Amino acid sequence: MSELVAITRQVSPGINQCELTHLQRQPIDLQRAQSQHHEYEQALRSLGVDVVSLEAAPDLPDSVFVEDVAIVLDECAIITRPGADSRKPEMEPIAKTLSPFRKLLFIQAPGTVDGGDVLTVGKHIYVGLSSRSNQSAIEQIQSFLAPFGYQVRGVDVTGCLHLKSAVTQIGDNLLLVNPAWVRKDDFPGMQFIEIDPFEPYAANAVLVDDKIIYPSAFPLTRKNLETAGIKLVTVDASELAKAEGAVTCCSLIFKK
Ligand code: CIR
Repeated sequence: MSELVAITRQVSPGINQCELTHLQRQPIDLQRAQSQHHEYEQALRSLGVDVVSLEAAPDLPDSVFVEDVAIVLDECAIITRPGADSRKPEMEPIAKTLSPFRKLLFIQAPGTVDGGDVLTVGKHIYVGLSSRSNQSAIEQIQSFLAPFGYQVRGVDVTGCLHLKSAVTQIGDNLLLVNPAWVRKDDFPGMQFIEIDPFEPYAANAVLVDDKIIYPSAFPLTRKNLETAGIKLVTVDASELAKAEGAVTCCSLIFKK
């Protein structure tokens, strides 16, 4: 039996009404998005993860991006209160799905935070101060997690939607980073691989054990990763990228 579970949610038929912040709207081919999402779920399964795939929600355009709605740790899960009002109704079904697995804690107004802004590396939690995530939420996360020994800090992020558009974990002490969008100094003690500057969106990867799920759209950065000995499973995530989503956004992965 696998140690890891991933919660995913099928692509909403309303995906073309998604929120957009830094991208121009382009038509999203629903069928193509669905088949790429299926490929993504298969990639998770190929890495030994049990996938709990929730039904699509036609009236919640961004609900495929389950990562934004919760922060799941070994000790508890925090339901986030996402920054965009259209996304707040996504909270209830994710809370219901997580409740058998973890004790739940809830961010209260005026706090807002998107899970895409939350990078957890061991007991360090970095929260991007983006248009979606604020200081009140950071303070609430700090007080929820202090008893478990986590250190939580806000990090400036510019030019992209979320912190994890700019930096993700790809190894024990190793981050994949776009230094144009975050400062490496904000992550003391970490090592870095930089994205290729021709691929600004290339810093988002899903780490599962010692491998990453990585978009096929970034061959230059992929080469750097392979040269560094990182093992990858590539997926085509190009349709959901038009909704400003990347690979981490589409799952909540945690230990059973
Ligand atoms: C949004 O703007 O909320 C969605 N269109 C995209 C969310 C992507 N989520 C993520 O990066 N964690």
